[in-house]
Amino acid sequence: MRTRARSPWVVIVEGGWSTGPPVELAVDFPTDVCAGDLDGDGHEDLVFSARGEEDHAPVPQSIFYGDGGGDFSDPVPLGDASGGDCAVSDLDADGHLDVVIVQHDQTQERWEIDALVFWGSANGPQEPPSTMTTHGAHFVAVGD
Ligand SMILES: [Ca+2]
Ligand SMILES: [Ca+2]
Repeated sequence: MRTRARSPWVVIVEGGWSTGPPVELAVDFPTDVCAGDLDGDGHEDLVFSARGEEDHAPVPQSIFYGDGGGDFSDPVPLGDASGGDCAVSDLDADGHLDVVIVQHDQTQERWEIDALVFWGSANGPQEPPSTMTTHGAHFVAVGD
């Protein structure tokens, strides 16, 4: 997702058609969204990365825990970042999904901004994140 809109909508789709009105989630200036069962309850959760509108300043990243029925929790903040792309994967094979958020800020000539890895736990990703040196990374992908 590349929009700078506030409050993205999530449309729950079953069988190829929407089953109801969109669910509006409160996120300021999201830059990307990634999904996975972050707390291991069997229901997909959403992570929205974001950054400040004008200056790309660090802002809280947000997790919305899904209930499996199309509703989501209030946003749970996940550290501040000048968030760009995000990805979810179990990077250390401990059975808990981890969240990677790259940071990018071309407005402040801050090209060397570390990517962040929030390590997963039974309660979801935790702070503080580990850092991974990147040079103005725009995207992240994970794979085995
Ligand atoms: Ca979950
Ligand atoms: Ca993990």
